[in-house]
Amino acid sequence: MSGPSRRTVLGASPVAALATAAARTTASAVMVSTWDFGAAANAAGLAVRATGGSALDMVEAGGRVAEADESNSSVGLGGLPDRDGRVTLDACVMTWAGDIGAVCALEDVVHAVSVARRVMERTPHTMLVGEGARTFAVDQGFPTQDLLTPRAEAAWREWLETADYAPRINSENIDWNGGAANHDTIGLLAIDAANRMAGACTTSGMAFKMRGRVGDSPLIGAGLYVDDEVGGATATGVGEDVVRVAGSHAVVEAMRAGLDPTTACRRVVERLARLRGARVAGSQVALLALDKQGRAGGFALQPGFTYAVTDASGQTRIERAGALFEPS
Ligand code: SD4
Repeated sequence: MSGPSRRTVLGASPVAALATAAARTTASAVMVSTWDFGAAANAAGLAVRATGGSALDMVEAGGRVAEADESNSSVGLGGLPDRDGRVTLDACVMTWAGDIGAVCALEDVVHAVSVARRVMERTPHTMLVGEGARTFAVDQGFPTQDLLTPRAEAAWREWLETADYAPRINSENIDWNGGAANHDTIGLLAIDAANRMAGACTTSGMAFKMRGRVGDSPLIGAGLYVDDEVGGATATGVGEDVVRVAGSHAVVEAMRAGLDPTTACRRVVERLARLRGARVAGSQVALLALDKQGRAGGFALQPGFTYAVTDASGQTRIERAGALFEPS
């Protein structure tokens, strides 16, 4: 079982770090995002918050940062393709009011999170998939481009040499950047100045997936869930396993029952492990939660899950979540 989280204060001098440590006990988180690259997303979200943007604006702005980042191999532009060499994006948003929008298997449009928002705002539906999602995005004026970067194409061609599809292998296991610097799906939760919460999740999904495969990320309740009375949760990792336990919704319900965010995430990870036993031994599922008191927490099956936590002053720290299969 895990020990306490390891914390890193970003961009702080030793003096500032001390001040932050003192402030940390009182400061409330207003935005959290999965992985270390969530720091840049949170910075974009906080900039929007400072100019009066809503929690929805915050998570959309953050998601767009990750989507535009070519070096991120599992979100938006530069995402690893499916086994046919097509980059297909999944995303969703959810607001304090229970408004939701999602796209699945969207091609040729970088900002899937914005298309998901547009589905929510401009259609009578909550989810569009595949060609229909693409057509809607084009009709809405979203620009199109080939999302397969040379680097992602090279990785796909290398994979084609064996075409050995292991559902348990995802981009976390591809050692492009090494260790914690590896990038993955981004899930974001934010609280705006009016104390409203929203969330977003955006991904290119599992690398080299079957064409048409959809994971947890665009599914409300699995990859994302927000309840403005309680808090929100989001997920990353093997979507098939997140879906089995409706991971994000389960975390929010655990918080509603009184658990703090870290414990709530842990309970859901433990439930998955009880349900699946050895079948999740090599799988990663990571859950991240933010409650309406501004407490943030995460927990994962495997070690290595990090997340970015930002307070209302814009101070960001990177947390390393505990894990069920932490080596002792
Ligand atoms: C999916 N959960 O499509 C996403 C991808 C991911 O680590 O987070 N991979 O299943």
